[in-house]
Amino acid sequence: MIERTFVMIKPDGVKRGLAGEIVSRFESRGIKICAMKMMRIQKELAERHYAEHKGKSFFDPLLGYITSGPVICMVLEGDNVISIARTMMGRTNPQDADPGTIRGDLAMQTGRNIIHGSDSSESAKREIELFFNDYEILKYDKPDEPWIYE
Ligand code: DAT
Ligand code: MG
Repeated sequence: MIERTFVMIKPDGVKRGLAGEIVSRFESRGIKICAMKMMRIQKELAERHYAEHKGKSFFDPLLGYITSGPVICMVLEGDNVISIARTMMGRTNPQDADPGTIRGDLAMQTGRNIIHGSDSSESAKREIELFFNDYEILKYDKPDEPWIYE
């Protein structure tokens, strides 16, 4: 089923110059980029985005980390893309993430795990609406689609 997910390159990914590498992995896989923007997340938005983690010991450091510099937010579209993007990202703790995954290849610690991706269709819908207006999400045809989907 064609679906959409929300992916964000976190401030460490941007500052380490890994944005191109990360975007390239999704593009090469055949996933469509429907929206992309660079922004600095304000504390209020960070709190709403990570509301499920409020009260946990790592919540405050997490907010500090995610608001510490520019992030790159994306809406990605493709067949089963919510699950596929999570698999491509690897486990939350990069030390448990398989080689070949973004975190497994490019990161060392949970608090510097360089990328976020929605974990379910409910999260994807909520997070896309939190970060993007409808008019920022573009519809267009990719001419390689018949060679990605049969
Ligand atoms: P994910 O980003 O893989 O969806 P999550 O939603 O459980 O993971 O947590 C959100 C972020 O919070 C995660 O990317 C890094 C941070 N985090 C999670 N668990 C943590 C922990 N035990 N210690 C420190 N930071 C943690
Ligand atoms: Mg999560």
